[in-house]
Amino acid sequence: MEQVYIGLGSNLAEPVQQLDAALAALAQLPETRLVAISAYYSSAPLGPSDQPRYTNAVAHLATDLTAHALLDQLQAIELDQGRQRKAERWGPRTLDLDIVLFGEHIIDDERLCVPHYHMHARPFVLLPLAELCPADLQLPDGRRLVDLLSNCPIDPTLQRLHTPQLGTSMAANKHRND
Ligand code: J1B
Repeated sequence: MEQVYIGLGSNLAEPVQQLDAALAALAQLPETRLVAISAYYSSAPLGPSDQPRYTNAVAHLATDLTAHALLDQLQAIELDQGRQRKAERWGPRTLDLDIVLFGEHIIDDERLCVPHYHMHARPFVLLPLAELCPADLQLPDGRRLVDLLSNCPIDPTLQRLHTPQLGTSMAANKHRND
């Protein structure tokens, strides 16, 4: 099984509920187990500022899916939760699901860039990731998570919210895939 980290983000239509619903959907993916979830974080938008604040988190999955099959599943969840794919490039969104890390794999093709291209510059990805990963995690390209964290710009708008509980329905689904 591959150890995979997924970035979740939303700034429309009750972001906390969007993330809760996305986690429930991740817990039901085939050949996949939802291992852990970080706290939720709130931050001002990176990019155009005339949009609501974002809620972000990172989920740890263990999966037997290929990276591209997982991307298909993530995009289906995004569409299910009403993502407008034609929206302005860095405009507001109901749900983003990004593959931040896919085991030790380095992928760079027309559909996937893993490790995620922007992760080193995004505190709202690195901080929740660091909650779930070993402190000495080394990325497949040799970069160390601690170095990315210390070189990342500080985001004074970033606030740590609650840590979601893996609810009863999610726990049930977790066992279904064991
Ligand atoms: C395409 N892709 O990217 S959307 C997809 N690599 O169709 C994929 N590793 O084919 C391709 N994972 C390439 N998709 O949260 C990957 N995401 C990969 C998934 N400010 C991949 N504070 C386009 N918080 C795809 N977010 C890639 N400001 C980009 C969504 C999914 C993230 C926008 C705060 C945020 C964003 C902005 C507006 C910059 C933010 C936040 C897009 N995040």
